[in-house]
Amino acid sequence: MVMARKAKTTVKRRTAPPAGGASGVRKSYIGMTGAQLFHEMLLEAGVEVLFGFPGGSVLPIFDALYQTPIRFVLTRHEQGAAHMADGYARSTGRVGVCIATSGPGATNLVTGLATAFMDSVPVVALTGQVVSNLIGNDAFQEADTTGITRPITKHNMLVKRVEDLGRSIREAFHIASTGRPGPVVVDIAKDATMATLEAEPKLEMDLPGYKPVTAGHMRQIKAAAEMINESRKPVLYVGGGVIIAEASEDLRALVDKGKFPVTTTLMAMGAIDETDPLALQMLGMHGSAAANYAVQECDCLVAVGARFDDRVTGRIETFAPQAKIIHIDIDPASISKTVVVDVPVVGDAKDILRRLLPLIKPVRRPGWLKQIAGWKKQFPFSYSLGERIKPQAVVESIGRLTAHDAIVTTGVGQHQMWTAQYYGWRRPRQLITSGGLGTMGFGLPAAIGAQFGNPGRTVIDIDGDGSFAMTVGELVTAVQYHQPVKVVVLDNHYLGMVRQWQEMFYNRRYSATEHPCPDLPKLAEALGATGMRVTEPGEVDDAINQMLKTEGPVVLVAEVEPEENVFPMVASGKSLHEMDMGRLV
Ligand SMILES: Cc1ncc(C[n+]2csc(CCOP(=O)(O)OP(=O)(O)O)c2C)c(N)n1
Repeated sequence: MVMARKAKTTVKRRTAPPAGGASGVRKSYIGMTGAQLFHEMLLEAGVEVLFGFPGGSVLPIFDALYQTPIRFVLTRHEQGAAHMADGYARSTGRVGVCIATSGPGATNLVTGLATAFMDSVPVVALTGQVVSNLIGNDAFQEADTTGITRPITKHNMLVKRVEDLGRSIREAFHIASTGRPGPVVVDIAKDATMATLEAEPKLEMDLPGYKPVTAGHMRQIKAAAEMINESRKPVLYVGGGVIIAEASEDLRALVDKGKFPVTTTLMAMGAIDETDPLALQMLGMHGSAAANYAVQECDCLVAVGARFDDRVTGRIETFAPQAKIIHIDIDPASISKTVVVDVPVVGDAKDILRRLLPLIKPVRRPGWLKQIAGWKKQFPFSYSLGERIKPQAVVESIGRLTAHDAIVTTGVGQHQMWTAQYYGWRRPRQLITSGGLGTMGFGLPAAIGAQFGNPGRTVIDIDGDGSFAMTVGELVTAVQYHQPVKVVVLDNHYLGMVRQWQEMFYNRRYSATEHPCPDLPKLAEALGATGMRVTEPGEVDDAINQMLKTEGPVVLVAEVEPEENVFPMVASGKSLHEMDMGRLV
């Protein structure tokens, strides 16, 4: 039976004609089922790949997907589907799409949606819902998906009628990808997908209350320029918004003209090439000393697409104490949310930076730049060598051996911070990491999603043993779909970041942070990937080269110094300049 159905010719079509039809003849949807319309709308949105997992309430949709030209990827867990859609979106700039059934399928998406929400990632999640007349009845596999996801999505909607389905999907893609991007859930009652359209559905979007501002106000841009030109010690504090807005080149132009030192948040690594003498690397809790000192000393802080996260600011009352603050952001709600700013400019970072550029005077500030260069020289990220492999050294090797050009994902913990500090970022969309929510288990599925969006590119998940264990099942997905992701597990046999806090603030009482692992290379082999292990510092380069040369998914386990710590560190409640330099000085 299955063979016979598979033998049918697949319709090879990349994108559907627009509503008016490529031929100019208006397309008719009459006679289509909701499920078929669903499929048409995904094609219209240009969806190439859909990550998900089936179930009862999405059966009609899956049936419509049976012969789809859209690539369907069966994940091993819906969380994996959400993270894959997220990794795809972050690495390509396009909308990532995932699908799950009602009830447990939808609740399994929750962590992934919250992850995407916190980092402003455009994801559309399509969930099945029980038939409309059973909603509210505690029906089998019923969960209040819109209720559950409301606080962790940019928008969500419940579709009960086939007539509303097409418009809702269009709106979802529009909302997810415009303004400040974010995840949108479309929860679809099963009967809406089974019903047949008897009249042409209204597909025009109906979003009178949704008007994201994109053009910054010229008066505010002028005020910002004036403040910057007058400043003696300016610093640019750049966040993920610059990457989302594809504004790195505009940032570059601004830096070239004004010679501004630039620090990037975890979300913005690669917005400026780190080999640039003006690049201060990451700021905040585990940021570079140069970045943190520069922020504390500057007299004008220009935040672009950044949101003053508490991991960035340290003690808020003493953050950038001498600075006038300019805040360029697309989201008016983030202006003066945590730090009161002097000049807000609401709009798209690219648009604003472009219009700011001609107003910037090429003022030279040799004293300030000398001070910046001095900090950079005196306090580079550094670590001592030992008998065991140092995790920082592994990240440095990966950077060097991939010519700083790979797409890198991470889990959450010490390895994430070392990756941010030591890889050597050259371009935007290179580091894919969960910054806002800090989701362990993000690395592997995000890498698979990024690999789907970037065929032929090297994609490496630099992971912790704890984070890797959380979603290791997705290795099977990588194997099934021949996605050659490479995973380097910095195995310290601890939940390292929590252990570090226990060491520093809880008198080394390692409560529940020892993390013995199974034989991970063997596990990788059992799941169909290649497993490798390296234990000697002198063999790290060879192991990484071997991993990069090996076809298909590979898991390389590096047995690293178990009690290595991440430095510098600004402890909770401390000011940015009160860094613990650890063993560095
Ligand atoms: C899903 C989830 N649960 C718990 C945490 C809290 N947490 C933050 S870092 C960390 C330890 C991470 O361990 P591992 O992945 O091995 O990385 P390492 O710090 O050792 O590099 C934990 C438990 C989290 N961030 N995410």
